[in-house]
Amino acid sequence: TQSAPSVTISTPTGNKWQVPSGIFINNAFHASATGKTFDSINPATGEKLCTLALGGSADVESAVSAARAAYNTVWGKRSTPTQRSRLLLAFADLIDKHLDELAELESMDNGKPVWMASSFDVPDSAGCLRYYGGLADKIEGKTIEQTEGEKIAYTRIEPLGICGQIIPWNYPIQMAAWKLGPALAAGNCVILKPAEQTPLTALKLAQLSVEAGFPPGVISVVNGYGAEVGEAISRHMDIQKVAFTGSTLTGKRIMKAAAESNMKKVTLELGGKSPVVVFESADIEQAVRWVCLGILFNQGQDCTAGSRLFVQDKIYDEFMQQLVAAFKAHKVGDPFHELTFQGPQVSQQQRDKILDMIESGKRQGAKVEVGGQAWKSPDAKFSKGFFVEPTIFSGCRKGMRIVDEEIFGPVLAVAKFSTEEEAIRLANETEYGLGAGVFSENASQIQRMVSAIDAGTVWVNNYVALSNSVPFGGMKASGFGRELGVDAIKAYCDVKAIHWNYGEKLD
Ligand code: TXE
Repeated sequence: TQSAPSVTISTPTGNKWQVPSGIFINNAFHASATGKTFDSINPATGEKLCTLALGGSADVESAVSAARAAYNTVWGKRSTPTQRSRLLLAFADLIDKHLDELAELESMDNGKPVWMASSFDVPDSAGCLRYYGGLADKIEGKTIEQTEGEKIAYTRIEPLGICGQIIPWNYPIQMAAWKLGPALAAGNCVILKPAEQTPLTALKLAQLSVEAGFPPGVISVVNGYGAEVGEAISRHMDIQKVAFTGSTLTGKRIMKAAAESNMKKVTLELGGKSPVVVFESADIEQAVRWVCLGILFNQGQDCTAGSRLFVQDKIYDEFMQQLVAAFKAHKVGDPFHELTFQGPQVSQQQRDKILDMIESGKRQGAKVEVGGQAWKSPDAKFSKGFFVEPTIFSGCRKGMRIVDEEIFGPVLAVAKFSTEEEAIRLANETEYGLGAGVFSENASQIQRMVSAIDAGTVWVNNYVALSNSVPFGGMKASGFGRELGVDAIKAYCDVKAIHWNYGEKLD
């Protein structure tokens, strides 16, 4: 990979990082079959960051051939759990070793503050691969006692084969790690398609996977657009599973493509409109902090963003006063400044979508408490960056787009409630079911809420934090299947049942 075509990413800290720019197949970087390229944009400045190879269906075809060869010779059932464990642990160590480089690349490509990428996204990605390295040799089938005949039944847990993984741009390296970890631990070959907005860290990961020792063909990275590379993966007859994180609309397309091709398995982690309910018994100061984190973390580009806030009427005024003050104190700007909490949105398209949603909120009668427009930097360098002011709308109700639709930006829709029953109704009044938050000091009330809310994850007196060992995924239109934890491995395995006769004779 040393002589592979590469791009140089110069960062504000003076570093010049070399990143391979090709399509990664068979442990080498190639030009795409068509020779086409695409540009990645730096969202903080709106300027071109680099030009990379743009994959298409022919590249997916080559990746599948490489994966098939690897699966049948050195990977899949030809590999041992210990070998896979060692490789994943080595991969994780290399990510740690390249922390600064990966964090700076992630920030330049996605816009997130570099300190956040280096204290959260990158180390957590290493942690995720390490977790699955630890799990690789603990995948177990079972024996099932048979009461009739002289026979024994048992199950074998087997890899699926070749898995396509289509990921979004909000947590590029982490989404890659969440997908690669369980798939590789279970013995699958993987074809990863990064989001076209954030292709860089996946290419760097591909390079590190060679150094870690993964055999050629086990991992492929094909950059390109969803309608071409994503579609080719979803429709491929030799790909046994597609794992997807992204919009609900694209999730539906992928399911349809899977159904119309080879009925490949599908897991979908889609959008959300997560409710956060603050009861009068809550520690207000703490709840304000968690609510801010819940909606503003990662520029609000989080599938579990706590975007609908319901505050009990008795504490509403005090809570809102503190919340608005916290939003005003929130630092937006240069992703390479250590005090910045919020960088630019990932793309002009996303920024424009958010501003359009903000305008719809104003038109539909919600009140802007703070923010409500694009954020303008005093520094000319960032004048074309895709920034949005942290925004709070009050007086929100169902029927407003800002309440019903995922905004995926730093925009919070607030409403008041009086009873627990009303809070449950409001919280569940959405097609989505990904995350939810409950703030209360009443243990019985918390238990009732945890049970009543339709969401794959419920945070109690905190918000947003996840753990590699805890399953994560959605209910309702937020998708199905679980990532992280032991559950994710199951989603990359088939169960084979064996009935073994050791004495019964037929007459
Ligand atoms: O998503 P897409 P977009 C939500 C969020 C955001 C909206 C639109 O609300 O504003 O979706 O974002 C690939 N077949 N989320 O348009 O299209 C695409 O190339 C196969 C929530 O960027 O879903 C990229 O790799 N793949 C979300 C990935 O799908 C296709 C994170 C995500 O892009 C495809 C991102 C196709 N036909 C957006 N079309 C979350 N759950 O975290 C596109 N893709």
